[in-house]
Amino acid sequence: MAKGDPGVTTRGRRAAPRSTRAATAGEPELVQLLTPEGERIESATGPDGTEYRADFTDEEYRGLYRDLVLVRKLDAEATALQRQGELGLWASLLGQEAAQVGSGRALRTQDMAFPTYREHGVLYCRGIDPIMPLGLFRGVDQGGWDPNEFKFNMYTIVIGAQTLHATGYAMGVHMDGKTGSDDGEAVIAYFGDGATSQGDVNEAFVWASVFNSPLVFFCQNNQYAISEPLERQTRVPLYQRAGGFGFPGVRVDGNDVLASYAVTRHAMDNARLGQGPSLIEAYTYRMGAHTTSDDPTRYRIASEVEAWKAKDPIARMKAFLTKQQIADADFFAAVDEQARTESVHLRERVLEMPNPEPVTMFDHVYPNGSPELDEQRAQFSKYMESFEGSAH
Ligand SMILES: Cc1ncc(C[n+]2csc(CCOP(=O)(O)OP(=O)(O)O)c2C)c(N)n1
Ligand SMILES: [Mg+2]
Repeated sequence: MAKGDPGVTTRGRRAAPRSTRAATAGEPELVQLLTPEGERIESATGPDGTEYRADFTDEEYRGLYRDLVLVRKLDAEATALQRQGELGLWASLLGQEAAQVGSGRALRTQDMAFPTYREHGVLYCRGIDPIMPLGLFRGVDQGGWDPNEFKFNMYTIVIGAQTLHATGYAMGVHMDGKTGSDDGEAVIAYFGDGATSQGDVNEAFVWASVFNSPLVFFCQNNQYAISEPLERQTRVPLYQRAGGFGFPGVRVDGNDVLASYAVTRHAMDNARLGQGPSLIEAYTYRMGAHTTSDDPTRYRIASEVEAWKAKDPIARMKAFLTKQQIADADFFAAVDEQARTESVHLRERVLEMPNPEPVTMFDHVYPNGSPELDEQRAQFSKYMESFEGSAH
């Protein structure tokens, strides 16, 4: 689906006659194109003077809404499956749908993405079957998708490590001469607020900067690194860190799918044109637990969660579509029904996933195998055979 480009001069069709959203004292400066009440803002100016706009057709607006609802529903189904013992663990994206769908839909086909373990919404936007990460969290496979086919790398649990992988990849894209034109390639690396304290992420910032790599650092600041709040990671807004490394940074309302789209599209296009890296801080909130093994009531208060509920990414999009008569009750009911059907289907397929043969753990360790691994496999097979015919 061709989306409208931000930065172009076309006016937002139903935008309020308002421009730059000025930050009031005490509020973070952020790029916003859709308020929590569902009011459309025509344009917003970033800290370096970039003017962000995003213009979509009605069909595209409805498509973004559908994406948001679907990824939330599939995520809820995965959480339920974990609670019923069908997955070992699940890292929910609840609350972060707009940051993920907005940035995910802003990528062009040739762009490469490097996710953490929470980017189920971006995975969905890349056209990957949403069952894939459930195999990983069920422990029956390693994820299963082909990173080169979908331009979406494997999930990375080691905090921040993927930013270095992305930097190396982006340096390669640049060296291969695939930047410098409208159809050039760009790379996006996802990570969290906690990851910004990792050495890997800071090293990635240095390398990407000095090699002018076509890389967008997309930090979903969901306010927590498990139980550690943001104030234990930084004394300055995270997007301002970029200045010290020599590239631009911008904070976007991560609960606003339109602004997340516009800011990402702009940053990726700059990268593909050869203008180097940038940092996007998507200011959002993790509405659920860190993972299903976490209990957030131990470290955060209910009123904070309530305050963020009022900024829900789906509710504001629904309010906008309703007010502007872009969608009606029948459309919303059809999307809910589609989400329900797809989540039932997901559940059925998870329950049918076969347990892997233990010996397959030796597969895919090295692309061309290794003699040592072959020996280990042979020993393990012999060991397993020793149980044949026994009661165990
Ligand atoms: C190198 C490393 N250190 C510690 C951990 C344990 N760990 C898993 S998730 C997490 C917090 C990450 O927080 P953040 O970067 O904000 O991402 P979020 O989970 O909030 O999306 C930590 C410390 C890890 N996986 N890898
Ligand atoms: Mg976090």
